[in-house]
Amino acid sequence: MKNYYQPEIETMSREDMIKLQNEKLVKQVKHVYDHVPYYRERMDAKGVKPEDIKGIDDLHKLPFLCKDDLRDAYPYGLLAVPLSDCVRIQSTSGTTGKRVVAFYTQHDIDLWEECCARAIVAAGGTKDDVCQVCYGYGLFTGGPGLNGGSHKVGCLTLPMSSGNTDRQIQFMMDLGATILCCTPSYAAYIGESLRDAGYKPEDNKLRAGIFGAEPWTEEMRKDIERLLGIKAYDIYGLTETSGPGVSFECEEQTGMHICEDHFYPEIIDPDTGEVLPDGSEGELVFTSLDKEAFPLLRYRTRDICVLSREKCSCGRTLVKMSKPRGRTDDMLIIRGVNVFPSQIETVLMERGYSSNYLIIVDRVNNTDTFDINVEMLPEQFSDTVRVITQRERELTDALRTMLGITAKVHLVAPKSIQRSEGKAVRVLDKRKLH
Ligand code: DLL
Repeated sequence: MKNYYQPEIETMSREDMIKLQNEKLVKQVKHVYDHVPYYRERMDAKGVKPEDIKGIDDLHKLPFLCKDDLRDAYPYGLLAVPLSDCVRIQSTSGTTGKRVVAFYTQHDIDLWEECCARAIVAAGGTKDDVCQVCYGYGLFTGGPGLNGGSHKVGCLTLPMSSGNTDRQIQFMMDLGATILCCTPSYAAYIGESLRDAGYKPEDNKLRAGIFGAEPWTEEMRKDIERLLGIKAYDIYGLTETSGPGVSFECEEQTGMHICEDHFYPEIIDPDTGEVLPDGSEGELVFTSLDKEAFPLLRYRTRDICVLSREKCSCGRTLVKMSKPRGRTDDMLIIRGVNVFPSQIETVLMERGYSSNYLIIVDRVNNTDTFDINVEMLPEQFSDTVRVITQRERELTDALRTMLGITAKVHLVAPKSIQRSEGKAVRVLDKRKLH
């Protein structure tokens, strides 16, 4: 017996899905044009009127939207309903430190939580499950999204948030958690901590995990499955579109089904913007089809992946996307947190350091390490060890405030960071995730 949260949608015929998408798109474009001057100006500049969009075949006529547009429009510029109709914001870091703020009406929250509920049910979840959510709660979408989905399914929800691993393990064992939701790196860490505490995989009641928000490999999946004795499912999403649940894995574990009744995907050539056929690798672009507060038309995610419409043995007809294979920009995801090198540079420059720095990211025992070597100026180099340590601490604090995570800062001797003859290499990502 297959389980679906919304079988009428998840197994809908292609013909009916296209009809639904066409109807929703026409309404969404009109809503956006009527209520968001930013979009109206962009569409007018391209000579496109809402009447020109009769369905998804006309989507290519619309301009793209990218992260910089979100920054320009910060905070209210893309809002499509009165603020009094909004009930929540969520947020994530932006390219230059300005955050991306997404707004939600109650309808938008319901829609988002339903997507997360689909993911939980696809992982075998029912109302009899105990679902431990250890994604961060707060501005990050992970905790609130999976929490809402878990409620919709009717699971007993443990709203743990991330961190405090001893407490996570205590609740997991005492309350018999059956589903674990967190980043894959945290799942691996929890698994190792359980093992170190003397537990065997069969000692816990976990059956499934729903892991996402950062890239992870098939090898890591196997590690986590073995450590915890579970089946590990991938989940994808981004704050701009709502959060987790834009797509999710089923038991076939060969890509993530996109909730395409809400988010219409396109794959484009990142250089030319040309729409590519299914099966081609390119940048993933999403158009929301029924969001109220913060609709997105042709939003460029910067994630590189492939779409596939091959029949899936789970019976879902929703198109599948591959795991993201990289990004078109320089965004790093470290311990689930989005980090742009430009944010780090801003902090360094503001404090009088030069642009000679090197960010080193690695994954040791399934946990990301994050080091930044920063060159001292000659006059700083003569300082005592005590002063240098103090400076490192100040930089670490300033970076934590900007990024939301802690980096190990090392002040190094002047001229010790290798200079480049071409483009400066400021990031050394040793994780080999793609
Ligand atoms: O990471 C939303 C989320 C929360 C997804 C919990 C899944 C689980 P942002 O912080 O805005 O939102 O980061 C979005 O993270 O563009 C991808 O580059 C990356 N990402 C998200 N899920 C995956 C995944 C959340 N399963 C950015 N695999 C996206 C690889 C992922 N990368």
